[in-house]
Parts: sequence; C-alpha cells; structure tokens
Amino acid sequence: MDVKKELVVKLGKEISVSSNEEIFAALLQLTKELADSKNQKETKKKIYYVSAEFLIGKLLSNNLINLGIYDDVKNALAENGKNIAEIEEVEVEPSLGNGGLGRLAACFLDSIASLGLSGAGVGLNYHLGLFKQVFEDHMQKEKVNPWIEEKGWLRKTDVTYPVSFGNLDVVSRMYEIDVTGYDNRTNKLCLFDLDSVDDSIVDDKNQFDKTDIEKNLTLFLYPDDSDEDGRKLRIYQQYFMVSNAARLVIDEAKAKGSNLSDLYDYAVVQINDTHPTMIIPELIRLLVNEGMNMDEAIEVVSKTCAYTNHTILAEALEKWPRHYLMEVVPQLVPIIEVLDDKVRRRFDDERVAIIDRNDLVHMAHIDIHYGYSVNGVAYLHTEILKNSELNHFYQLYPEKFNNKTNGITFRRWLLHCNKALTETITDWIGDAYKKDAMELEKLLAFKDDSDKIKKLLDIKHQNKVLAKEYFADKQGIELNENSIFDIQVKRLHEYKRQQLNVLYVIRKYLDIKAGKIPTTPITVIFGAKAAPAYIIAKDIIHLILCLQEIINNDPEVNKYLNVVMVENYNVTLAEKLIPACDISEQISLASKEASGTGNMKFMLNGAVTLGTEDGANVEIHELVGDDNIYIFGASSDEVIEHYNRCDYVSRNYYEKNESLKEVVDFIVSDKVLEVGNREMLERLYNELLNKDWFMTFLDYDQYVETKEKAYKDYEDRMEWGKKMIVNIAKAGFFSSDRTIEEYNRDIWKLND
Ligand code: 26Q
Repeated sequence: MDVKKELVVKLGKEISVSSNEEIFAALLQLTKELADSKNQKETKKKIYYVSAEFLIGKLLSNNLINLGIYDDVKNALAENGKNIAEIEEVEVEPSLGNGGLGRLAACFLDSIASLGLSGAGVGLNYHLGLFKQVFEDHMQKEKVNPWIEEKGWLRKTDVTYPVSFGNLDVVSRMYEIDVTGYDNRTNKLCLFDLDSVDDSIVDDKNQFDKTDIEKNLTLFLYPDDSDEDGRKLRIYQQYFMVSNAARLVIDEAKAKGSNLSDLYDYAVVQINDTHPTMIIPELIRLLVNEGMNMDEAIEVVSKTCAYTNHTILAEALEKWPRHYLMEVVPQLVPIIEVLDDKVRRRFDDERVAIIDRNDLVHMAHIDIHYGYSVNGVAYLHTEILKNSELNHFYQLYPEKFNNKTNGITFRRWLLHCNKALTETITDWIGDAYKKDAMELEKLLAFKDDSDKIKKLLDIKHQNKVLAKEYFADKQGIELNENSIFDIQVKRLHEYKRQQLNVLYVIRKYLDIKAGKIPTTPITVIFGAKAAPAYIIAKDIIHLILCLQEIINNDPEVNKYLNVVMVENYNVTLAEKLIPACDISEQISLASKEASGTGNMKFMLNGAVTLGTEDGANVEIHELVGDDNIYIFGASSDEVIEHYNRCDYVSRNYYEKNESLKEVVDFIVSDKVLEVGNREMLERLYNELLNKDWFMTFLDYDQYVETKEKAYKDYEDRMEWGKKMIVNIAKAGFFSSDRTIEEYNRDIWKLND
C-alpha cells in the first residue's frame, strides 16, 4: 500500500498543508479500514473477556505498528515536514481503568488478537472515565476527564438490548473499538452504553445526581476505593455490563448453531475479578427463560465461566448487602439464593457460604463455586490464595485452582514506547523476538561486550533526554538527565508503600544537609492517583508535593537530589517514564501486591528492580538472579505471621531507631508545616506511629541500606549496564503472549 497516496486521497490535499488534526483524522480512517480488512471469521469457541476496566491508552501508534505500517506513515509524514509524535498528541487518552487490572485487560486483548484467537473484550463505555488529577496547594484535586470525541476509535453499532432494573427499564447500545493484532487478526472491544446518559449533569466539582440512573449510568468509572455514596450505582453499572455481555454471548452462540445446552462449546467467559460476577446468575436466568431447567442451566454456566482473582486485600473483596441487590436487580436474588442453598446443602461450612449471616452476598464465592477455574496472577499470589486466603475453597476444589503469571504486551511496552532500544535489539539479534519474546535471551551473549553495554547506556541517556523535553513542555517540570532516575509510578495505596520511598527521600535530604553528598545526583520520581475518598493516600501525595517544593528549592540540596511528582499519571506518561528509568521501585509489603505489571515494563526497558519478594518480583528475582536485582524486606511468611500474631507495633521501631525517628519527626517539623497543611501532615504522622498497617517501619532499615547499595553500584557504569542487559534478556517470560497461551492451553481451550 502506498501510504502517502492513501493519506492524500483522504485529506483531499497535500500532507504538508494539512493540520495535525486533519492528519490524525485521515490516519484514523485509514487504520479503521485496514483493521476492518483483517476481521476474520470467528471460530466455534470464542473467549469473552468481561471487565469493568480496559485501560487501553492511546491507540494510533500501536495500531499502526500492529498493522505493519508505522514506519511507512512516519516516513510519509516526515517527507512532508510533519512529525508523527505531534500527530499522536492530537489523540486523547481514554481513562477507562484504575490501574493494573484495567491495563492487564488491555494487554490481554492485544495478545488474544496477536495470537489469532477469536475473542472480544466486553465492558462499559464510561463517558468521563476516571477523574483527571491536578495539583493545587500541594494537594490532589479531581477534575472531569472527557475523552469521547467526534473523531475517535469508537464505532456506534445497531446492537441494542433491553435491560431491567428493579425500578427502571432501559435499552442499551453497543459501541465497538477495533483491537488490532500484531501481524494478525482484528478483534473487538465491545463497550455498552445508554443513549440517555447526559454528561452535562456533572458540575465543576465532579458531583452529580447519583439517583438519576438514566442520566448517570455510564458517566464515571468508580475509583478502587469508592465511597459509600457510589456503591449502589456501581451495582447498577455491574448489572448493566453483565446483562449485555450475557445477551451477546448467548446471541452469538445461537447464531453459530448452539442449542445452549452446549453453550460452553461456543463461549468461555473470563470474569476479571469480581466486578462482572453477576454474569453467572444472569446467564442462568436467561437460560431458564429460554426453557432450560434450573439445574441444567447452573451446570452449563458453571462450565462456561472462569474467574481471575487480582487481590488478596480482604477489604477489596466485593460483598454486597442483599437488600441492595433486591432493590437494583430483584430478578437475580432468587437465583443467588438457589446458588447459596445448593452450597449450604453440600458443605456445612459458613466460611464458604454465598450469603453470609449478615445478609452480605460474597461475589468471589459465587465465582469459585460456579466457575470451573480460579486463577491467581503470579506464582506467590496463587500460593497465598491456595494456602491461606482461599484455603477453604482450595480444600473443596483443588482442581479449579491454577496460576497465570501476568504479562505485558511488548508491542506497546517496547516496540512503541522505546524505539531506540527496539532498533538496537533488532540490530543485534534480528526481529524474531517480536513474535517469540523468549528470543530476547540471545542478548545474554553480549553481557560482557563493552561496546554493546555502552550502546545500552547511551540509549538510556537519550530516553532521559526525551523524558526531560516532554515533561518540560507538558508539565513545566525540570528533570536532570544526568541524574539517576529512580521511579515509583502506580496507584497510590498504603500497601504499595509510597510512604516508605518518601521516608528515604527525607533521609537523603537530611544527609545532604549534614554534608553527605551523593556521587551522582538522584531524581526520585513519583506518579500516582489516589482514590478521592482515600484520605491517607491523599495525605501521602500532600507530603510528596511539600517535599518537592522544599527540596527542589533548596540550593544546598537541589544539585544532588530532586523530587518530582508528575501530574495525572496515565498510560501516556508511563510510556515516557519507563524507558528513561534506572531504578524501578516495587516496594509493596510482601504478600500484598498480587503481581504488579509495572515491574515487568521497567525490566523490559532496562531498569533494575529495587523491590520486596512480592507478586511477580519473586519471579523476576528468580529469572535475573541475585546480582541483577535489589531485594529487601520481610518475607510474605514473616508478614503473614505478624498479622496472625498481631504483634507488629510500629512505635517500637520508631523509638529504637534514631535515624527513623529523625525522619518521621521531619514530617511534622516547622520546615514542612511552613509549606504544608498541619491537619494532613499530623494525620499521616499519627497513622505511621500508631498504626502503620503496612509495616513501613519494619522494612525501613533494609530499604535504606539496599537503596544505598544500588546507588553505589550505579557508579560502575559497565557493571550496571550488564545488569540492564540481563534484565532485558530475561524479560521474555513476561510477554502477555505467553500468559495468553497459558490461559488458552489450560482454561479456554479455543483451538481444540
Ligand atoms: C471494588 C469495589 C468497589 C469499587 C471499586 C472496586 C475495585 C476496582 C478496581 C477494586 C479493585 C480494582 C483494581 C484492582 C487492581 O488493579 N488489581 C491489580 O491487578 C493487577 C493485574 O492483575 C495486579 O498486577 C496488581 O498486583 C493488582 O493490585
């Protein structure tokens, strides 16, 4: 295809005289046509990945890469004085996810299409997505975040379904977004919406009438720690999503010849955490409506649905009061009661009941009893599920439990975001690794080759310069490209322990003030949104922003240490920061981070991990070996022991440790109070001293010591470069292509 000619036809004029917006629109059209031509006939069995979140990021460049025309487009534009990076800027990033779980769903869609599997994502078309974060007075404020535009990837379809709630009947509409596979088929992401939803009911403080379901149903994505207020609306959203998904599954199966008793030969529904769990009673309800008897319907659905667990935090497991369900989805309650009744007849164990004594419906319990597979998302996570968190269930159904260690799509997280590294790797080992990620291991042959190492160090430096330019332009932030980029970007949560990193920053600041100067300057970079109702998380952001102000303006310190918190961290910013990173902070309290996927993205881009033995860090450690990772902190067993014995007392650590005491006291020192808010800082200080539920103080000493070691090792550039090579070479295991092959082999079995 002559890309240039196609573009000129679409533009109706020369590229050189077209605006960036016009070129974006033309590329959008071209991409959609090409994607369409790769729609393939569906195989008998299809995977439906049902998820409340799909954090897809911008799509233009990824689609061009997957369709094989990125370079042609880039060159055609360049010949006409246009820069593809500027065209990318025209696209608005949809924020249809909170974090890991939503981004994983997006990576999976890419891999499902790239492996040529017949599959679809099913979710909701949130009009405003997650809030946009801005900083005012050193605090997070939430603003609306519209993303739907006249010219975008969404296609309106004619598919509509009636959906009934207790007090309201509505008619849905399906929208589609093409999911292009890398040199393969095109699948669809199906997002359901309501025509009556009205963006204008949201005021400038992000507030709206929560009772007007017809107008608000798909306005927002709920943050992962939502307030009481939004809970009922979340049930409306969840039912709306699964009711549509169930209809889609059944309609498509029937169209392919299913008599519904064999539904599981035509469809597999992967339930992404408990948010889509109501699809189980809903499918049962629909099958019964089609004339099937209840017992058979339950059996058919149980052979169709599989569940993925993404969290071990007990407080994050969804439990809905039965009376909420009675109000919103009364038609499901008798079915859920039958499901509970059957469980109670089989097992005399309150802990595995679906409806508990307090009349709470445990969504995960529905999935485990009435799905045929339960998987965790990293080795350690699955072990903890089996041996402690879900042990009662594991005893009942050992055969259902399996591990699927997460992965990331290398198309976005290497080919797209790190062009220089991609080119160099291709130069060195050819491009087979683009389809078979394990080929990256060939790079190990170069780990003692000083020219190759110099080249890698050089690419890292270039990427720092690119990040510096980007953040200077977009956020007015100054980054020192000659400093160590030490990065922690992820949702803000106490278990992820941004506060531990902050304690280190204070330690370093005080050391520099006392004349202990680092050899190489350090830039500690944070990026994180806090759920609007998560008070302590917002206090931590406040402290980071105060430190940023104090440290970056202190002439004695700012030559050696800088603190930067980027605003509104999202997929686009991740693509700029990750390739520029030296040290990847993965410092969750062991046992709490199910997997993490940022850890994999950093590793693939040549950063070295500083982390605890948690989630997929355990597997990274295993792959790269002790010399190429910095591991510290209490083990998950020790942590679980502390919780069981209730014997962790943070104040004891504080009182016994001079360095720690000095650092913690600094939070409420005059220096910080001068720029910050007393109430917020004192609350955080007290929380750490009196509670510290995620054991920051327990790991403080080891963290400081290990980080100092990493900084010192960084000085030996050749040795450090070797660590970078090993990390990149060993990252192949974390390709989501591998993960999806395993899902297909063990759970979906699409090609049987
Ligand atoms: C629940 C109830 C009410 C409102 C919101 C929620 C809610 C929403 C989103 C609960 C949890 C989430 C998101 C969880 C999540 O992102 N988990 C992450 O999943 C990743 C992919 O498997 C893992 O790598 C991370 O370790 C895990 O934290």
